[in-house]
This record gives sequence, structure tokens and C-alpha cells, in this order.
Amino acid sequence: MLVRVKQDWELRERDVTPERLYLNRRRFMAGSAAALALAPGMAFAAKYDDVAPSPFSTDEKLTSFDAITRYNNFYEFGTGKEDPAKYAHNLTTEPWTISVEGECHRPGIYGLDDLLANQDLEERIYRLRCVEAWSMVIPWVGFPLADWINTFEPTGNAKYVQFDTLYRPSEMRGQKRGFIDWPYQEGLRLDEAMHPLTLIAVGLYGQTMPKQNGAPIRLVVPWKYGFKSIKSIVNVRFTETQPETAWNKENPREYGFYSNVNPDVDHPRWSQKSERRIGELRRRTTLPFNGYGEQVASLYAGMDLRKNY
Ligand SMILES: Nc1nc2c(c(=O)[nH]1)N[C@H]1C(S)=C(S)[C@@H](COP(=O)(O)O)O[C@H]1N2
Ligand SMILES: [Mo]
Repeated sequence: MLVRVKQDWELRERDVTPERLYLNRRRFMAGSAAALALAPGMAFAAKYDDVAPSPFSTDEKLTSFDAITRYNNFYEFGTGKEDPAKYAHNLTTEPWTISVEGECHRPGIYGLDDLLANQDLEERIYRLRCVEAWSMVIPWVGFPLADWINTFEPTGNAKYVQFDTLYRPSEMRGQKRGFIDWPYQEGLRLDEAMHPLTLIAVGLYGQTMPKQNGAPIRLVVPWKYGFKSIKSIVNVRFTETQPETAWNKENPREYGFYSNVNPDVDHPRWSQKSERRIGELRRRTTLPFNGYGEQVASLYAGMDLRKNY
């Protein structure tokens, strides 16, 4: 019997973490002729492996795929950090529709596949800073939310945009309990929503979005605390007045509407001055606007950010 010895580059699918596939792809794209020759033997089948990198990206070291997909906040699946990885597989994400409502000229119920059919995607490496004072660096795949907002044509009355997460307790076991007044909702002022850093993400590490990270689509607003980056969105609503948001309703003293990362304003229960980057030992100093101040500080010119926290 002929036993073929596997080359070490012939990784079997189940041996290979998406992170390794991704790094292989990176190396491959950086690529020598030798790497090109090896490519067919490598078992990568990521859906978004040819997405163009965005100049908006940070070049900081990426958090591992393992941490990004096993240490999550997604209360629809429970309040424990590992609950989303355990239970989110129950979520049906196909088909998926988005209902567009309120102050816009193109309201309606859109199939996600149709909305994404001609959408340009890019890869953006953004920091995510949780209000609990940990952070990660994640290679998202997505597109500017502004693309969709332009498609839906807000009216002159639209000043804000609100988003709702799916409400489906049969698949989202956390919704059988009331930690949050379901559905989870978030909102942005229209100029924040239109800012080129504000992303609708459809994937990460070159793959479609893992369910625990908010499949099939979620918001990523990198200068705000993570809870603004709402997952598994089904409603987009343009409003004239500041919309309700889940955490602000739950505890307005701790969670304001703006929720810009602000090391100078302590959270009522802890300091905001430093953070623990997942995978690192020493704490880091937290930067205003999570390090995106140069791009976004002007949105808040003249506002008292202690009051508008
Ligand atoms: N629908 C919904 N979106 C959500 C949350 C949630 O509980 N439900 N948690 C938020 C919080 S607090 C953070 S820090 C980020 C975490 O994103 P990640 O788990 O993909 O890293 O998702 C945000 N989006
Ligand atoms: Mo968070």
C-alpha cells in the first residue's frame, strides 16, 4: 500500500484555524513563485479571500481568530463571554431581510443578498474597545455604512439612524430573559453614521461573519465603545429625534448615547484610562476616540463630552 506522507504545507481543513489560513493567504499574496506553486495544496476556502485592504486599517498586531470568536459580548445568547460561541450556531441567518423605515425616500424590506449583490467590499483592520476595558484588533470585511444610507436616501428630516437586532427567542436563548429590553437597539447621529470609518461588516479574517460576532451583518464604529457596534441587524430606521438605545435605556448613568471612547471620563464603576488588549500582558493606555481622534474629533466640536458621554 502506498502511503503518501503529507507535506507540512498540506494542512487538512480541520487542522487549520481561519487565522492560519488567513496568515498563509497574506504570506501567499506577499508571495514568491514558490508560494504560488504551493497554493493549490493549501486548504483555504475563505469567502472573502480576495477583498482589497483599506488604507483606513491599523497595522497593529491582530488578535487571534480564536479569541475574536470565543470571547464575545452578545447577550442574545447569554451574558457569559463564552455563551455566544456555545449557542450562536442555533441562529438561522439565511434568508435574511433588512427593513428600512422612517425618514427616507426608499423604505422597504430588502433581501440581504440583493443589497450585497453589487456592493464593493474591503478589509479594514480596526480596534474594538469594550466598555469593560478590554480591546482587540480585528480584520473586518465590510463596506461604509454611508453606501447604504445613500441608497436609502434619507429625507431632509433625518437626523439620526437607529438599528435593531433580530428578536427571535426560539434561536436566541438569552432573549427568553430580560437583561435587556429586547430587541437590542443602537443609534448614531446621521453625520456619525455617514463617517467613512463607520462600517457594515459582513465578515472577518477573510470569512463570512461568525454567528457569535453578529452574522450576517453588524455595525462597526471603531471610535465608540463596542456596545454601539450592534450585531445581526434587521431594522434600519431614520429618525428626526435621538433614538433609544438598549444600554442607555438599561442604565443611562453608565451608558450615554454618544459613548465615544474617553479615557478622561471614568465609567461610574471603573477607570477608562487603560485597557487590556486581549492576548497581551501589560495594560495599554486608552486613547481618546480609541485612537481615531484625528478623523472624528471634529464631529463633536463645541460639545461637552463629559455631559454628552
Ligand atoms: N445585538 C447585540 N450587539 C452587540 C452586543 C449584544 O449584546 N447584542 N454586545 C456589544 C458589545 S458590549 C461589544 S463589546 C461588541 C462585541 O463584539 P464581538 O463579540 O464581535 O467582539 O458587540 C456589541 N454588539
Ligand atoms: Mo462591550
